[in-house]
Amino acid sequence: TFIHTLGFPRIGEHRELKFALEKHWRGELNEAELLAAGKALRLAHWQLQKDHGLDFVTVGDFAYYDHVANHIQLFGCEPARFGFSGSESPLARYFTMARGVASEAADASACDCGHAHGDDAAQSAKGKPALEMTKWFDTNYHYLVPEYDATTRFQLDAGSLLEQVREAQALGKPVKAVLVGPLTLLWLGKEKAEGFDRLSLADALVAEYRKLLEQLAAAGVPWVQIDEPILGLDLPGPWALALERAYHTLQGSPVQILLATYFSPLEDHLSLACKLPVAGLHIDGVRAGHELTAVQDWLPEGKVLSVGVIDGRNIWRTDLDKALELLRPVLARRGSERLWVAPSCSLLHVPFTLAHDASVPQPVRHWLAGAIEKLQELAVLKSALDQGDAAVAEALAANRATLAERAASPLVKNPQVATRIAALPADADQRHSPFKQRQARQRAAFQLPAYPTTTIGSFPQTREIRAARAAFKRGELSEADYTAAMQHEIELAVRKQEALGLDVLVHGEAERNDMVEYFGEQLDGFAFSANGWVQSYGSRCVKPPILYGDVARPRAMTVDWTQYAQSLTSRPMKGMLTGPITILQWSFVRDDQPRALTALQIALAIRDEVVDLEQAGIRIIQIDEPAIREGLPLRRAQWKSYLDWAARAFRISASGVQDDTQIHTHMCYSEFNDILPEIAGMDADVITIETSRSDMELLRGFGDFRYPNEIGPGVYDIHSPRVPSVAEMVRLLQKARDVVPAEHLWVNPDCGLKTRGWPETEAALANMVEAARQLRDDTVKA
Ligand code: THG
Ligand code: ZN
Repeated sequence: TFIHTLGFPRIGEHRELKFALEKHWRGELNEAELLAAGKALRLAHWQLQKDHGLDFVTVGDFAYYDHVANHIQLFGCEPARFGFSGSESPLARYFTMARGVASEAADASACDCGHAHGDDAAQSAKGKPALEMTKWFDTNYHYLVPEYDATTRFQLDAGSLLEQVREAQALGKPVKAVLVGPLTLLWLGKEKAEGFDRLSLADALVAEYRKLLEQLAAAGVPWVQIDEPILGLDLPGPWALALERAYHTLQGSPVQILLATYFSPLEDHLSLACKLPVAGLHIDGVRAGHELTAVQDWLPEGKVLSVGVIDGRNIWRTDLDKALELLRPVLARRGSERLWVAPSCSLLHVPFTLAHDASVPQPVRHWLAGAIEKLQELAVLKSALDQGDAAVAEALAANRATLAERAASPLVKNPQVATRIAALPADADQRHSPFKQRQARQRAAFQLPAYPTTTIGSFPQTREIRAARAAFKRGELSEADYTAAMQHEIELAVRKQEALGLDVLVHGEAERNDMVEYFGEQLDGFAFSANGWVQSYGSRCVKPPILYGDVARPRAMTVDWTQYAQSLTSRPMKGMLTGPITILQWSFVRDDQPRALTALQIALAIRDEVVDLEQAGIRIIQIDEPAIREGLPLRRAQWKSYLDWAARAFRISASGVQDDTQIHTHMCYSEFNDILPEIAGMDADVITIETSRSDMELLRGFGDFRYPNEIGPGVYDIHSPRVPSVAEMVRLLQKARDVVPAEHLWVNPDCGLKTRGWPETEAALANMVEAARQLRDDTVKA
């Protein structure tokens, strides 16, 4: 039995790559030094694979920013719009594509909702915008989107990859190179010209892959893993045909190809995947384990079957007995030469290690496996398969004990949560009255003007705010001093909003770091690592909360701050919460119960907070769900079921209140038009969405669909420090009024203002309030 990994976390155990990159971008580390840092990381990661007894070291998974972007240079298809002269170094061109060329409007990279928008992406006409970024399948990793048009040409430049192969070969282990496959590379790209079909580039691209395989073979590489995760998607017919054609073209290349699929079952592509003329197939044993028998039947016995039995997407220790049960029939039928064992996908999506992270309390820490621990599991599986369980009896017994401990742990089960869910009334997800009635009551209660103005929740996180939070966390600031400091910030924000003339105020969220972490830290069932970083894009990482047990809310989380803010003003103060689906999506969640149930538990905790806010006199409450679209399953057939439970979880969180309490939600950075009925089904009284960068085009869908409730389309882009003029915002609002009834419109920015400074924030909001006034006058005249 051979063991291998599809890929390894490249950012480094202590995020060495992140820090080296950011130094390089600041001009503090030259190119040679950055390249040396990259090489050191690669060598360390290959050495770890070797030390853990892997039969191959995997080469080609390293990237200075993104592995898809690597392929743009590998195949020589840098978009012409960057206008490279040829005098730039490859690395300089690479970072230009990844980060854009700054103009005077160069900007930070993430909005308040934490969505990646490109590092320093230049939005203005003078700069060159970076390649777009989007999510890698259903993960939280973002890749750079290749651009294709009729002028796209491919020209192989394998120098850097071959260099890495040589580096790895020096370790004395066989090298397996990994590539994103040609059809997946095309699929993930974007057509830059109307009417152009990127599939038309397949033959030209495959020809370069063929040359590459020859060069890898000549360099002494026996196996190339070619990733075609699109085999797990609903593919248009021509794409499936092109895939078949591509691998027939690559047939007979002098290396052996391991075709890798992951993230999703093969379903209708199962027989295609099994009959492609390649030497081996990898399947995701976690998400497609139920297909193993069919794959065994369809895949010719002379071929290698690599089974990904270790979850590459989550952090729980593997049930090794169960894995062995799955693997033994494959071993019996295919023999030890043709059974390979691996994680389900690249380990890019899990932290480097969790075994020694003192921030995660025991026994929870013990139940977790980062990349290193997953390599250890692979080694145990190999020994058990090749030498029998007795050879690793101790490791297997320890694994059983760990799993039994987790299953029986009182930390995981909270009987009160189960009782509450069992007794949940069927209409717990419904407000008392339909929207129209609620709307009438809310209008009477709040007496807001037409086109009410508000913001999305956060205000600039100044240096003083961050310093105070950090000092408090380190224990250097007393609780009383910290509270006073935060109250001071809240008061500042309230006074500024009153002076600006905003209608619905917010407290500004000075006390919050990450919108998921803030709530996770206060809920039962969550743990936090100190160093469990996972690459999100480029040098940026997230440290997802670890949701290990039943979720409960021991005490109110936001009431004191919000109530304090309300006490300062007679205008309505909006309560600010993160919704259940976003908390679920941005955490590592338990694998011992369905995600839908975990979402429901979080929803009940948020519901209690909503009710407590209402009790405390907060009558407008926003429940953010920026990640709702990200949770969509890869196959469309499963969309409905997901959207049903996701929307229900949101409604449960929102439905504990009276009709005259107004529920808002906020979503950003996605296309919603294909899930509008479900968004409407969430039944928030008001939804605020990002629209300004698409010039209100996103809103057209809401209009065409006749979205029933109120809407606040963002009237300016918070990703830029540029202050939009009154006229610009008036124009956008007039455009909005063409598609959405005027009496449903709110006026607000695209997203929270956490990443902005106060001067531009105040200037932009003053103009926004004036734009709303002009629209009101306009309406009076008309
Ligand atoms: N919170 C959590 N998960 C998330 C997001 C979030 N997952 C998806 C999405 N947002 C990812 N977007 C980002 C945006 C910004 C950063 C990372 C991912 C970022 N990270 C800092 C860095 O790497 O320097 C780390 C910040 C820190 O120290 O906490 O800027 O919003 N849970
Ligand atoms: Zn947002």
